[in-house]
Amino acid sequence: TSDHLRHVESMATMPSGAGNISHPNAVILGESLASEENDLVFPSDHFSRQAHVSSPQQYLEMYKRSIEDPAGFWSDIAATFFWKQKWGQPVYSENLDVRKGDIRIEWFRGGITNICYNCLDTNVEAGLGDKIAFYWEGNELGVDATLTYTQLLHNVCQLANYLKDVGVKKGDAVVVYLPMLMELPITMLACARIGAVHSVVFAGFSAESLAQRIVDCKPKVVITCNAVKRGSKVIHLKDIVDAALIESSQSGVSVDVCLTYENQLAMKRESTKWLEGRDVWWQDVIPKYPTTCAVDWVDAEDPLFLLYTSGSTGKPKGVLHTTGGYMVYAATTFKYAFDYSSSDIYWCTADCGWITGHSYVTYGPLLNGATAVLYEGAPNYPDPGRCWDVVDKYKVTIFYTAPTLVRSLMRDSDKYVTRYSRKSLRVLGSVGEPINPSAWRFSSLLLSDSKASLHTQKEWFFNVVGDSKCPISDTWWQTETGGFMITPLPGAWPQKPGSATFPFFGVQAVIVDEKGVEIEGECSGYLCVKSSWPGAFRTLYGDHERYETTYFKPFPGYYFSGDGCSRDKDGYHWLTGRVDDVINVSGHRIGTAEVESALVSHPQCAEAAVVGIEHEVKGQGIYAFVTLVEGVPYSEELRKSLVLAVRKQIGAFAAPDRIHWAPGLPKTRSGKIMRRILRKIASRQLDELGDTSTLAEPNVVDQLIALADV
Ligand code: 6R9
Repeated sequence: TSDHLRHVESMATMPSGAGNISHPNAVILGESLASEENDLVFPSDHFSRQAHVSSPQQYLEMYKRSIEDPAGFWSDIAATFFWKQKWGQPVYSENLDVRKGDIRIEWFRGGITNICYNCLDTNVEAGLGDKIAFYWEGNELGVDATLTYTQLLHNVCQLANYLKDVGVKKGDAVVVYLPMLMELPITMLACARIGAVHSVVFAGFSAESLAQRIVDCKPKVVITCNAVKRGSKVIHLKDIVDAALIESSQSGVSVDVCLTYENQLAMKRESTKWLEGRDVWWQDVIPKYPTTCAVDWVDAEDPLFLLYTSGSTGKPKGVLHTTGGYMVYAATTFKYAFDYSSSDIYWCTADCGWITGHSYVTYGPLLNGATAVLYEGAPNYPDPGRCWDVVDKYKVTIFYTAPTLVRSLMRDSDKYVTRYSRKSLRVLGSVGEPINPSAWRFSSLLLSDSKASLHTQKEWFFNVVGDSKCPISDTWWQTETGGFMITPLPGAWPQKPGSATFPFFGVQAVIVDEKGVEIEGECSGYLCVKSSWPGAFRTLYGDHERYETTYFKPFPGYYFSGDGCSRDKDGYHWLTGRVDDVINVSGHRIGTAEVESALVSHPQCAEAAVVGIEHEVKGQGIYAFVTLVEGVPYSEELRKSLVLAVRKQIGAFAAPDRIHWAPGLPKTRSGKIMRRILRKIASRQLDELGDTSTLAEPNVVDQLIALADV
């Protein structure tokens, strides 16, 4: 803390330049400066004046209080929510140090509330009943819908009543496998209303992945739809659920009810496969239920949802969030990081199948009484201008997306952007992976494509999309953290393209070296957090030991994020990517072990080793070395069937970009695969292979290099 405070203090008191945020024009000052980290982009005076936090000094005051008096700081904010009964004392209690016993984090224990009530009922009572909660934009042009806060509340209550009727009780899990229809947030809220624990599985996961999650959390009900159109493709989701339910019942977990929404735009009910007794059409039952439903009040520490995420072993981790702290944290981070005010129209392109869709499509915006856009389709359908078409159609003011989308859109002509006005935009946001200056501050060097030269050195997201007037909130956070951890407050700070800037209120971000010692000043190392924040996850479902081992044992006394980070001389944070065996593909976390186990499930694959490589659009791509069963020849056909095995086991988004046939893998004498060497071979940095003398068979390296282009 002290280190961080010193940095921000010195920033805030600089007489001119960096500390002077009343710079008259929002311009890029960096051109004459030596390195990227000296580039500063200032919010306009006008923007800062209207912002919730309008200067580094104001941030500093609030930040200081949040660290020195967390209980007071967060209690004041929590008091603005509805609690049936106020929390007890202490406001929070924690142990983040494995040497002192079990890891434990609690916030607002004894407080009785309900997040659905705070999202809907309180807003309706405050007079926002007729305000639009969601604009829904369908995949096809011209297909759309709206729900006001009152209508959303009615829909949620009907589903909540149904769920109660089929026996779902407080604490029961409900698995949700839905695309971006209104029914997805409706389902999340209906579960929350009755104290049930939702577990949304991204509707791009395979039947096997879905089954694995069902077996882990044993839901009473699975909620899905028959099919969805994404771009020009129709995806039969119900078929995937059917297969998953067969598989999970083979593992002894059977599900009583499969509630299926008939998505008529994609598929008629007549052509949907059906299991009488288990399958129920949403439209046949839900509308019959009353549009009011009493809330099940829960303790702040009662579970709200489970969300599975990849780790460095094959088994996904069920990240568990509880109610009170998450609620306060999601709402507060949303308000400050996007500088939200009631007239904003907000659009986050994330799917509710990921944490971003939980905190910043559903809960954060609704808790603030915001109007949000939900988009069903693909961002480049029918053409790469669709996002800006949607921005103009709904007059979106805050646009939050992922670097991978920015990189893929900027490969096309700027005319797809400039033919729309985008004049409503005032804040842009980015999440999921480092938006290193190559996307924020776009450099053509990363693109091999000839179209790239059109954009040479343009800060595409900032200059082209935002017309050089919108600050970019590059938000660093994780499924585990529940909400933003390191993020710009757009009116407070000058930005540096590619830096997530400073920690949010209450977050004591520290950088430690490999021994777990905090390092001060300009440095780089492992990003950890000292002491808890309200939105922190409380455990991994059913495996508290893995929770402690993965996150709290590597650096005792700290929460370890798994990310590398450096801090520059001005105290700005620069995320450098995962330091564990997790690959970040288009912002999706994929464990190398998961892909490897999918590959070796192929009968002709004996062994696999997966590494991440730089990818011009996806950020990272998946590069797989495979050893075949004795006597099996490598062929194009086999390559395809290996890729298919991964698509089938995990999902299309995890398909390897490259398969590299490896008659042998570089291993130490104790049998450990030397991934460091594989990474160098994969990225063709052959002069940086380093010491290979400790290998059991040094000649496998030459063999691998010779096979690189097979
Ligand atoms: C919210 C989300 C978390 C991992 C995280 C890190 C990477 C996310 C980032 C970022 C650099 C950012 N990450 N945001 N890296 N800058 N602004 O993405 O959660 O899916 O759990 O992924 O994503 O590596 O550790 P999740």
